[in-house]
Amino acid sequence: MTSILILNGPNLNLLGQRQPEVYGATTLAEIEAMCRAKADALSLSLAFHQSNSEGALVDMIHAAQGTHDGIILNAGAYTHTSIALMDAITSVGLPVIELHLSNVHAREEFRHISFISKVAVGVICGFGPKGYELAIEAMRHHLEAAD
Ligand code: CA2
Repeated sequence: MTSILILNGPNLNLLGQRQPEVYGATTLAEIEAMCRAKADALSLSLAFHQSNSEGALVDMIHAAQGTHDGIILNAGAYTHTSIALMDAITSVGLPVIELHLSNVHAREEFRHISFISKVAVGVICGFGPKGYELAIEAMRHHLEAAD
């Protein structure tokens, strides 16, 4: 069975609890439930994790090799700073879709820079929690096209 890993970066554990005017009222647990329903409907296996630690995210990307077929990554603020995450993605050779809840291009200039985009197969941003479902569909499409 095709297996997808969804990784969430720093502060995304606070979704729905702080700043709902910026990031919405949906919690990360609710997003995970949405993702599990979508994966079930598409007969995909799914792992879903969050970490505030850059090193832990690097470790999870490394561990995905041989376990998962693709990674959906909302790296949070590390998107705009982390060469370590970029190098980890390159080193495992798995397809990665970069994901953001907000439209980072309509926000501050520093959010227009992404080290993840340089090594991702594509980017989804601006659709809130629905973006997670869109990313799962996009990953399935990408993996099927590669077969
Ligand atoms: O839009 C996204 O998904 C982001 O990855 C979210 C990051 C931000 O740094 C990126 O530029 C875009 C921030 C996540 C912070 O999440 C919070 C949730 C609730 C309360 C405070 C922060």
